[in-house]
Amino acid sequence: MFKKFGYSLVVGLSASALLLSACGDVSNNAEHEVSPELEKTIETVSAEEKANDVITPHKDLNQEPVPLKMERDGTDVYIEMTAQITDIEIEEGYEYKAWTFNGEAPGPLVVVNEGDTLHFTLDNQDPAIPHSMDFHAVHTAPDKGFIDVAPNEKGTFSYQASKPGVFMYHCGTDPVLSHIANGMHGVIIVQPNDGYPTDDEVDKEYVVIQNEWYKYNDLEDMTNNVPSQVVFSTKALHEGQPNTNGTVGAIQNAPLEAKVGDKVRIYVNNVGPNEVSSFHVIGTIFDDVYMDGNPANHFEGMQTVMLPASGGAVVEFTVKEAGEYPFVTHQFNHATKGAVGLIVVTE
Ligand SMILES: [Cu+2]
Repeated sequence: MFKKFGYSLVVGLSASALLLSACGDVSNNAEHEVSPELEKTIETVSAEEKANDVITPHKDLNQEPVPLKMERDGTDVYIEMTAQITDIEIEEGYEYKAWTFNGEAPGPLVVVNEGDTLHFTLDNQDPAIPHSMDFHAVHTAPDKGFIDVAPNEKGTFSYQASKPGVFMYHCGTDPVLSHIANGMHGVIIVQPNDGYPTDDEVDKEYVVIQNEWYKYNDLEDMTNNVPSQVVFSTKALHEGQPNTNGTVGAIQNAPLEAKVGDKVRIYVNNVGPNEVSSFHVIGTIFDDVYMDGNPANHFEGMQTVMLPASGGAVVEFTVKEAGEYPFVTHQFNHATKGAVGLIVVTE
């Protein structure tokens, strides 16, 4: 599929790309109350781990993905997610022992309404490392609402989703870069109370997320080097839609679909952690764009939408002819590392 569009893959993973480095320093989480047994585990992890290895408690750990739990009672939404260690095949034959929410990377799509109160529980099933949740969609004091949850414990937090948008969420535990780059990121859509002015025109809508991968758990590589892979994923917004991880070729294997004449809406977010996305659909122009997904930020006639790390948008475009429409980040060094998706348009 890539060759068809002239974007050949150059991501071959050398043995060195698979060399693993030690986990980040978790010692500064010692202030959180943990059982002595747990403390011992954490200390083991933060001790001088040998480089080039999966941290000991994660060895042989591949936790089955746990479905997102979400229940609504009026405007109160009860959400439970897990932090867990799950293998993700980033590209054919290359498994990454990802740090994840619910066994997906990016994590599961969360959709709520403007004004909802979120009662969020993080069930940290990682036996070794604290994790946390930072929703960009809420106002909270981070040292209260986004604090670490110790291994094998649960933490519950409440806050309001008061602004509409296409927001990133991520683990905020130190070192944040390790936690995000190892897979702990995702998207929460806060639907505007009054909708978007173009709601009635839209025929199909999808969610697309861009993220990068680096050498396995290698904070030095994540900090100073270029990504090994840059990828798109899609999350099912409606029943029957594909739901993928951020893997090379994910949206070629499960292309988005539309009919000739459809106006297609994509909720897009670039979760980074480091790179900017220049989101572009080949063969069309965005009729309407709502930057960060807020109806107040309405633009028209854009060719490419720049998404900063964590930035989102709602983009809408019309497909006037049957065919295969690739979408890319127009930073083509990243497109060649995997960031190409596909929309198949039929009569
Ligand atoms: Cu984490």
